[in-house]
Amino acid sequence: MNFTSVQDVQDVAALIDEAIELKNDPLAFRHLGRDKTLGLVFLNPSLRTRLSTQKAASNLGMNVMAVNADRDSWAIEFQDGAIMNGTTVEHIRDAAPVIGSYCDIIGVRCFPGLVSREADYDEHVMKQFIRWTGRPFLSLESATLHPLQSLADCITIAEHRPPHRPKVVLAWAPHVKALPQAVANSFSEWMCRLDVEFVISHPPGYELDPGYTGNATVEYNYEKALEGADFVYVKNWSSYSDYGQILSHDPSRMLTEKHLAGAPGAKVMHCLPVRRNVELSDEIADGPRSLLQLQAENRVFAAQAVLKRILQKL
Ligand code: SN0
Repeated sequence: MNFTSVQDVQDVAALIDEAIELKNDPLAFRHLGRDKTLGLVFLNPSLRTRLSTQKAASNLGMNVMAVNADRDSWAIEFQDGAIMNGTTVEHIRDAAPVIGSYCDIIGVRCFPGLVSREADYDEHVMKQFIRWTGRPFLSLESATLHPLQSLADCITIAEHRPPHRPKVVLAWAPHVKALPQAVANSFSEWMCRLDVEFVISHPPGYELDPGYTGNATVEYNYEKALEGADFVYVKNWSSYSDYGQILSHDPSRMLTEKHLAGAPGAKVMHCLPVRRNVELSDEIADGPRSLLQLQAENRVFAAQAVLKRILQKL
C-alpha cells in the first residue's frame, strides 16, 4: 500500500474517524510497529512533517531513521543513463534499494523543481523511489501533492464542523518566493471528497490543474469568495499555466480581520510555515479564528492513521 494521494484512500470519512480515534488514545496500537523500521528521506527542509511522522511512528512502536538526502548524504542522480561526472554522487537505482533493504516503509519529501511542468507533474523522483526501494511508500510532500497535510486539514475541519454544510475557501495569498502548487492541489482533491461547498479564490493566472480541483467554484473576487465562509485556507502557490512564475504580489490578498467582515464565524487555516504579515496578518495568526497550531498537532494523527493502515497490511 502506498500513500501518495487521496486516490489511495477508499473511505476518506473512515480514515478521518480512525485518526480522531488515535488522537483520543495515541498508544492503543503501540505494539503494531514492533521491530518495524520507517525510513524518512528528505530532499527538502521540514519541521512539522519530520517531527510529526517520527512521533506517529513512535506511538505505533516503530523505529525511525531519517536522512537529509540533500545535505548529510550523497547527492542523488535521478536521470537514467546519466554520465555521472558532475555533482551527483550516486544513482537512485543504487541508493534506493539500500534504503529499502534497511526499512519496511519509506517516506520521501521531494519538492518540484518548478522549471519543467512535465517533469514535476510526472513525479519522476517519487516514482523512482517507489520503484527502486520496493517498499510501501509514504509521501511527505511530492512535487504535486501533500496528502498527509490534507488529511490533517480534514481532521481539523471535522473537529470544527458547523451544524450546516460548511463553506470552505482556498485563498491564494502573496509570497516572496515561487512555491509549489502541492498543498493547494492536495487540499483541493481532498475537499472534493468531503461534503462541503468548496470555493477557490486567486488572481487570474493562478488556476490550478483541473485534475485536482474538479467541480470547485473559482471566484476571482476575493470579497465575494470570503462571504459566509466557515473555513478560509490561506496558501500561496506559483502559477501552473505560466509554470512556476510569480504573477502577482497583490498585498490586498494578505488575509486580515477586515476581509472577514462578511464571515464572522470563519476559522482560518494554513499549513505552516507562514510568512506573517505577507500571507496573513499577526492578528489572524494569533487570534481566536486561527486553527494553525491545531492543524500542526493533527499532523501526528494523520501520519499515525496512515502508518497504522500500512503496518496492518505488511
Ligand atoms: C512549502 C510549500 O509547498 O509551499 C512547504 C509547505 C508545507 N513551503 C515552503 O517552501 C515555504 C518556503 C518559504 O520560504 O516560506
